[in-house]
Amino acid sequence: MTLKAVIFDVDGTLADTEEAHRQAFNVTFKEFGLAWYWDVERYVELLAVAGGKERLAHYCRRVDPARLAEPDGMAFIAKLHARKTRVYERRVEMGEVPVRPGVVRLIRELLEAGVRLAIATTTSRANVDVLLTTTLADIPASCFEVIGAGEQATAKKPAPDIYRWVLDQLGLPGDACLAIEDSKNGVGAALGAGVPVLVTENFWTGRDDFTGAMAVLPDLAGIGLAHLEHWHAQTSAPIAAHGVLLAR
Ligand code: XBP
Ligand code: MG
Repeated sequence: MTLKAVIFDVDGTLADTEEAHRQAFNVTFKEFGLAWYWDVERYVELLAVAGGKERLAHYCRRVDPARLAEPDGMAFIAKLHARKTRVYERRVEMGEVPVRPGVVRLIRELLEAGVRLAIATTTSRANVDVLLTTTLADIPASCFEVIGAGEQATAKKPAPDIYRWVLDQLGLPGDACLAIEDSKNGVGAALGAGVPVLVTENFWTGRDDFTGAMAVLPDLAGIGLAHLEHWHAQTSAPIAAHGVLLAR
């Protein structure tokens, strides 16, 4: 199966966003008068739960289950998350979120070669849009034919829902695509939808288990279409059957 489309994850793949997310959570906790604080170590641990709202509910269940059990418990979580999203977007607009190495160059090469591009992310569409118009302003936002964000999938990664939704919109089978992800949850979601996956790990996900990924790279610097086609050619058929080719 030839490679027809590349599906990019957002947080930790297109851009180094998680530090800005972490700080936005902490600013929000302070604003709400909560004695909660997520230091780097704790945030690495909490990233095992995909989705900011889900992560907040998970943490609240741990540190203040009574607050979550109150009739407005989930409404409180949604309010926290809405404020955190605004704070995060402001930080992106202020240029605090760097694009990851090799991303812009690879996307340009893929566009020139006519490879279709899509996004499959857990984060909200508003967060994707602010990234596309600031951090990733060097590439046309319209280059992503399909953008699947948190609103499109109730079950977050590692559930395959968001990848299945993107494949449906693209009208392509999983093995005609290649996903680029940074986390264990992302690898699980892509493989669960039958999409071969390449990992670019980062500071936040360096301890993740990437079993099932076709390759694990430090980033996309120097990676071109030929590399993706090479890995894709090696993977598509076995992925359908077993999925484990190159484990770290
Ligand atoms: C990773 C996530 C996100 C972010 C926070 O998303 O788990 O939840 O940490 O963003 P991706 P929200 O699939 O792009 O790697 O608070 O907007 O959920
Ligand atoms: Mg990610």
